[in-house]
Amino acid sequence: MMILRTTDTSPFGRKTRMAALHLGLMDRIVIEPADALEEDSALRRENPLGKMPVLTLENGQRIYDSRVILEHFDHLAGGGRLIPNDWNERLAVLTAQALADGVMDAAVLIVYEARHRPAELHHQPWLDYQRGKIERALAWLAIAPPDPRQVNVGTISTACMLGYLDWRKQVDWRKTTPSLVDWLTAFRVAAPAFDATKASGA
Ligand SMILES: N[C@@H](CCC(=O)N[C@@H](CS)C(=O)NCC(=O)O)C(=O)O
Repeated sequence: MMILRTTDTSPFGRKTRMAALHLGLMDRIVIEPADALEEDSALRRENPLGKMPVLTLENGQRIYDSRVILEHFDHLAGGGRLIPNDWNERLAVLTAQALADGVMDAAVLIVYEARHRPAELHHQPWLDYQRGKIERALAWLAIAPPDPRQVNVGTISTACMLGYLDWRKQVDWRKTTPSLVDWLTAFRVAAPAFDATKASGA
């Protein structure tokens, strides 16, 4: 069995849980909990960066981050399922993933400002700087969204990103970019694994 270390609420972890479910790999995976704050933790032993998700393969090899894990799942499923073989399509899909991951990085940093720094040290210009990345990316996505009928690393990441913003509310994307609401509705039909991997309470 492979061991996937992540919380249910991590948006990057959700990418991997969703990809595994979509590709029918869940019977080969055990999910184990992760705690980014615990000092002597399995997560830090498995990934010096202390970031989830981490996947331990059957041969003991450890791989991270979510992008590498999705690539491995695609390989296990025969290849070309989540990452297209056609080169230009592949570049577009990987870039869509990079954009969504970048939004999640900025969104996570906004959450960490509140979690890791005392209130008197919160720096609004820095929070606005991160929020700017999110707003520009959403505006871009509203103009040029990936095809929501295709399930690939780009659309999986985009959906997990929107789900994370729904939970943590760094921005009100449903109001500012309503076309992405339709996008997510269409994607949920194409990829039931999205709803199936929603964390309870998130
Ligand atoms: N690029 C990484 C990002 C992973 C990441 O930032 N995970 C967060 C949880 S959502 C984390 O573990 N944060 C702990 C930390 O940054 O110390 C990936 O794609 O897996």
